[in-house]
Amino acid sequence: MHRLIVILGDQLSTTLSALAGLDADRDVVLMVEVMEEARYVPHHKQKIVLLLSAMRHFAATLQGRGVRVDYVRLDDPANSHSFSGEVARAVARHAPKRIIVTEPGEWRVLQMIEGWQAALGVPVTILSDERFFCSRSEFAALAKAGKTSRMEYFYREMRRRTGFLMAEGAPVGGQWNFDSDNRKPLPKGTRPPARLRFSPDDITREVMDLVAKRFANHFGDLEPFGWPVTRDQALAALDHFITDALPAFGDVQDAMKTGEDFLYHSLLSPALNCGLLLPDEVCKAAEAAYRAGHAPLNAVEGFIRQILGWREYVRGIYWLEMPGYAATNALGAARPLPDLYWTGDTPMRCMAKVVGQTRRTSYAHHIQRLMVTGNFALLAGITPAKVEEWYLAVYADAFDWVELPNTHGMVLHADGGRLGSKPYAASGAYINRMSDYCDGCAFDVKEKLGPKACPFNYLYWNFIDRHEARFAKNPRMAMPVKTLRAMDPARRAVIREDASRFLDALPSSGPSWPRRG
Ligand code: FAD
Ligand code: DLZ
Ligand code: SF4
Repeated sequence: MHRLIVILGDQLSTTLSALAGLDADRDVVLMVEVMEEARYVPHHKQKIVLLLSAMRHFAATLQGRGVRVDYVRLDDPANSHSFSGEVARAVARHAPKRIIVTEPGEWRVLQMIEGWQAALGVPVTILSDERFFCSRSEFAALAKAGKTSRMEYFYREMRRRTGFLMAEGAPVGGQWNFDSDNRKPLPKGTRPPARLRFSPDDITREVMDLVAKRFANHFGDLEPFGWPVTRDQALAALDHFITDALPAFGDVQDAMKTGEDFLYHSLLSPALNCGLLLPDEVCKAAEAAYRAGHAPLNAVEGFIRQILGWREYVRGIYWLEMPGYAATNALGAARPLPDLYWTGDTPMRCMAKVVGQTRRTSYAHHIQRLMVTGNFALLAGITPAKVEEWYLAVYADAFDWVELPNTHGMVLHADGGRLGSKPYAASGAYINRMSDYCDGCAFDVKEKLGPKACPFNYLYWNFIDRHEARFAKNPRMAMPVKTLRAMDPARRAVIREDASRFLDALPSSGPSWPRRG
């Protein structure tokens, strides 16, 4: 046999660099379902179903094209349940001259792969992942040239390089960013469109049975499962989004509403991150909708910025800064993760709603992740590794390269400001403005102190108070620091007392899960 081509669960693209030049007569593709990947954090049941079902469908697609696929299933009695163990077994079965793999999406896995050559005595070629607009080496070069200190500079550079929404070297519409148009609450009475979900076929049903048996103790509801698991379904999901939701995506991008899990968001991140969709085709479809007059510029620019800007930027930062990045804890946060993140059992209606939705769907949109569960973790000072473990586990789209910078950097400011110049800290007023969560909450968003007050209010000032010295040096935090310093010292003392009373009473039995290494 010629080459063993290893394809990981988030590399389900027929255009993957590892598959280029595949010799169907002599090469073997290896795909493995292993407990190590399913259990290094307690992934949501729907996430495991998504990955395993999409892997099985992808293997069938390759086989349909005449490719020899060696597919190891989770219930294979000989399964060693680790990537390295399964590659070793496959080497013994096939005696390849070379192992080919596209670079993984996680530092932990890259470390493993880098050990294969020495351990197995077979040369290993690790290829660049060309499914991104900006390769790791291009990002490193941009960083050297000082173009990655903020996402916005990087994004403009990527617009110039790719030509998305550009006309004669200038941004279409005369400005790069239309974000200021995209912060409206959902108008009363507006009903977002029903979203395309996919009924499980026989392959997905079989995986669901397996997950019900083997991962019963994992977070999240198994049913209803509606994520796309094939390329055709992912393309249908893209088409549906462009037609029905993209036109209104921009205006209410930051809004949150009880009972509306998806609003006008694309829901494409699970398919994008496991490779069923490519970012280039997604951005092209959005731009075509703008050029055809189907969707306005603020929606299309906002959407393309998320993918061409944020998605590429966080990946670049991840690979540039790892492994040191994950170990930073600039704000010294050390509180255990409260149980409410797993149970949703809390009188804080916003937290209960977002955790409940996450449990039902394995999805929450960006502002729910950033300004509700994220904001709470930031203000409460929860240990970064524990918060990261939670985000990595609960969302169907969560992979280390994208989850870690968003959580560690954008939400928790644990990187000291590498990713964002200021923490996205907010009091209850922000949540009240952007959602209907406060209606019917046990707490009063207008109350600042005392047992009835919205906890976000005193936690916000307690957070500024705890980090006063640090934030005083950050011009973007000057306003809250000034307000805090003008406060009556007695009021500051009550803020501290209220924050301690509330936080210390939160049950946090601690998950029985091993920390990720
Ligand atoms: P849309 O709102 O429709 O956006 C379109 C696309 O843009 C998304 O599909 C996604 O590919 C991309 N995108 C948008 N925002 C970001 C961002 N900040 N970083 C990277 N890509 C972005 N996204 C993930 O894909 N995986 C994660 O593990 C993940 N973890 C997150 C953790 C936290 C704490 C926060 C605040 C954000 C996280 N995000 C993550 C970013 C964002 O929340 C999701 O990409 C988005 O909610 C996915 O839903 P959607 O496809 O409907 O997105
Ligand atoms: C997330 C995941 C899960 C749950 N299971 C598997 C698996 O059994 N086999 C596999 O190849 N990949 C799986 N994955 C995705 C991997 O964790 C992911 O490919 C690596 O973390 C690299 O990004
Ligand atoms: Fe959340 Fe506070 Fe509003 Fe309750 S009052 S929903 S805790 S922001």
